[in-house]
Amino acid sequence: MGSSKKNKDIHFICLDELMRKKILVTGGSGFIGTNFIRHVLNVQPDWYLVNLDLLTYAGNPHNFHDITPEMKKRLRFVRGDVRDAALLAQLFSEANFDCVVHFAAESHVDRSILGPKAFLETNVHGTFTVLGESLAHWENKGRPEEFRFLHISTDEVYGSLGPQGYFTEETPYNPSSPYSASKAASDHFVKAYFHTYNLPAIITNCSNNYGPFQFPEKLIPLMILNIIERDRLPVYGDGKNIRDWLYVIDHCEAVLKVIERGTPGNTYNIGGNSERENIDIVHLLCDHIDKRLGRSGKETSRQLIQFVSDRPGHDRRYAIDSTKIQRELGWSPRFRFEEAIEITIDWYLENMDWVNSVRSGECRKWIEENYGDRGKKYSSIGIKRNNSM
Ligand code: NAD
Ligand code: TDX
Repeated sequence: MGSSKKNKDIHFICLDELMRKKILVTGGSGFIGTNFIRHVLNVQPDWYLVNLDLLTYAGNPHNFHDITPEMKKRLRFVRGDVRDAALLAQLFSEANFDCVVHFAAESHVDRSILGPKAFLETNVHGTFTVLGESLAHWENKGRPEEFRFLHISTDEVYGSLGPQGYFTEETPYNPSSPYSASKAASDHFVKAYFHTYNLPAIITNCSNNYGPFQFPEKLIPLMILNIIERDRLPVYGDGKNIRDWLYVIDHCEAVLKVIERGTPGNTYNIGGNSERENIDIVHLLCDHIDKRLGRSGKETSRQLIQFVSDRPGHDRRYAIDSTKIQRELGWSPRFRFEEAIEITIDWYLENMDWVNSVRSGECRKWIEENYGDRGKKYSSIGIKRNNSM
């Protein structure tokens, strides 16, 4: 783990004190973290955010290039690892955070099957480290009753459903993949820190998200881009696995409700009430994009579908019962699937530069130049003034 240099920043401390809430966001350069930060900067003008992200393949440093100069003052980026306890301790000592929103994780099931170790390290060891430093901060904090640790987790910890039924907050954990096992383990640590040390922690277990800035390894962006580029569309197994899809902004709004009104020690399930078979999603994407690009006859995209070997241990169905967060916190999804999938398709069509940058080596090269050995001046904590990403 890289070490961090003590480097107080007068400007940062002054601004920090003016803000109503100061939040440490981990993994804020990934898909959901990016949407969350952009959303918060828009709707909470007196919140200050520190984004701690390692910039793995899934984190894109350019996701905030277009925010306003005023927003840039309310966002600080720190490249670093959630397993780096010294760095976390330094961040906590510099800003009296009111809340930690812990998104950072390895998040792709297929990658977890190919290489489970990174999932153990980031999702379990990383969460354990963030918990430990959050606890130390909370124990020394003035107004500790205002602190919250929010752990962003997944419905996959509950395992697989048959054709009937829903996951509730009481459903026993039964993870199937190395990814879901690592998320389940991290959830258990969070629960233990609440029960043992009273850390005011809350867990959210959310269903599959879709929307802008999602790395094109997950079903929806992968299919959108392969359709645009007329590449094959690999559907696992019989294509009848079911996921409960939620537009990412609805997820962000649920997280905001939990920060403001959630009860420590509780879990909240978040779902879109929008179950779809994978094959139906792929058909819908083919038809929408064909229409947008004026394709017909022999050019239509459904012909690109290829049924391929199933994912090992592939969960059949996920479906969330989100009654609790609806009833207790007044959240419900605002976006209909048919509407938000069009917004998502349009975003990818209009942001092929983003796609090309995350798929090409350019992005990695930029990160290496700015944060790697050659860019030591920007490494770790020292980049706090560089908010242009
Ligand atoms: P993502 O893979 O797009 O982003 C993960 C981010 O974490 C990246 O920016 C990456 O650079 C960063 N990161 C990885 N390892 C790190 C480390 N050691 N230290 C610091 N940063 C690190 O993931 P996502 O889809 O945005 O998911 C975010 C969170 O939400 C995850 O915890 C995931 O389990 C959970 N979740 C995701 C979904 C979904 O559908 N995508 C649904 C429910 C829950
Ligand atoms: O090429 C593909 N073909 C295919 O049929 C891909 C990438 C996926 N699939 C299937 C597998 C799943 O049944 O589509 C479904 C969705 O797959 P993913 O997008 O990989 O998501 P999933 O495995 O459901 O996990 C996701 O949802 C919950 C996220 O990756 C997790 O981070 C989140 O916790």
